[in-house]
Amino acid sequence: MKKIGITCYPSVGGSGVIATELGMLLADQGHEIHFITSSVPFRLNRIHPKIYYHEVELNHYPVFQYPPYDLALASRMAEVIDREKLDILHVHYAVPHAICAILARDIAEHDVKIVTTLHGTDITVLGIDNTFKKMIKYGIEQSDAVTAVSHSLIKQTLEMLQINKDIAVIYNFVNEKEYFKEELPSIKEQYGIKNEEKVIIHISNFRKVKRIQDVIHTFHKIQRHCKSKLLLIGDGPEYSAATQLVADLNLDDKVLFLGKQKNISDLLSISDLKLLLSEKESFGLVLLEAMSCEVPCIGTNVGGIPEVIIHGETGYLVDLGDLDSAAEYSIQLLNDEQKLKELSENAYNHARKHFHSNNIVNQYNELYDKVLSNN
Ligand code: GMT
Repeated sequence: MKKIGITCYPSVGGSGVIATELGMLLADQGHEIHFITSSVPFRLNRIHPKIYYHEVELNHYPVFQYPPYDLALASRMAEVIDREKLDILHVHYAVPHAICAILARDIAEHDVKIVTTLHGTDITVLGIDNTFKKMIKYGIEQSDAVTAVSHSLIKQTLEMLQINKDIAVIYNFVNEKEYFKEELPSIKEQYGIKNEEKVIIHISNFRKVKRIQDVIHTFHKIQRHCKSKLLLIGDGPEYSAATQLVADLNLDDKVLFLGKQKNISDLLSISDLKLLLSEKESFGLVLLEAMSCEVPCIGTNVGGIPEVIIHGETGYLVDLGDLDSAAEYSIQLLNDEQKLKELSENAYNHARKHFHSNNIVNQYNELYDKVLSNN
């Protein structure tokens, strides 16, 4: 059994979810897991004798204009590596987490291997910024092993950073014990959704890249041909613009803004279709969550989305900004019960077959073994 440190951004977000779920599943297998994060990861919702949490404390010294998160993290990592004799430090995000891990490895006396997982935002947002390019490249090249959540992200990383490093794809996964469909007609009723109305759902952090306006415009077209409601789950910078657009399009009684929600699988259980029309998406974990709850998805043909949705089988792919096609596919599907059932089943089967947590956790385990045997 191994001793594994895990660092991620603990707040809401796909990378934090994956890091935490991975830690919990590894702990179930008997590994000792040490989360080194700035607060308790939001998904870490149960106690476990094999899980430890080491908080990165941010002190506000008057001499610093900003509290130095990166240095505080590196120093905490080094302390935990030595005290707990970690075998592996698995960090999510090249910048800043891989950089902090490399610094911690240099400071610590105990030998530790660094595994870095790229989730996208570090590459597609920070990678564009020349200030960070060399830093990201360094973080990746100095890691003992690097994974990315899709082939598309690897391609992008290699192209952007001219990197000399093997990067392995390890896809994302969901916790199947949490993400499954339940019959919950009362929830539909509680939200004032009629039985015959179809439910379309979108879940995101409302960042610009998620193109919430495209989702709303698409729904505007759909609801003219299909009795339906749109559930918008999440919060973020585009929230106000989204509420304004809904009002402008007179959709107030058909669009429900539910904000941040915890029991996503309950909301997916009452949903018929998921829309994710982002302009950047390295994987789209929310798609997998939906598919696991038997919800087919319509997504843009960008980033890693085509590695998750099989066009015509588990949902549909449309070009970025092609809202007519997104609406047309939605209307056809929602008005054809047989097709909807077929795609829902396919989506579920695809999620279970290609992204099952057992399979993905094994891939991480094999990678850890490989890295440790390269001594
Ligand atoms: O999508 C976001 O804005 C959050 C971001 C994150 O860091 O959690 O998500 C990224 O990682 C997820 C988990 O691997 C992926 O499913 C998302 O596609 C990816 N987001 C982007 O690439 C924009």
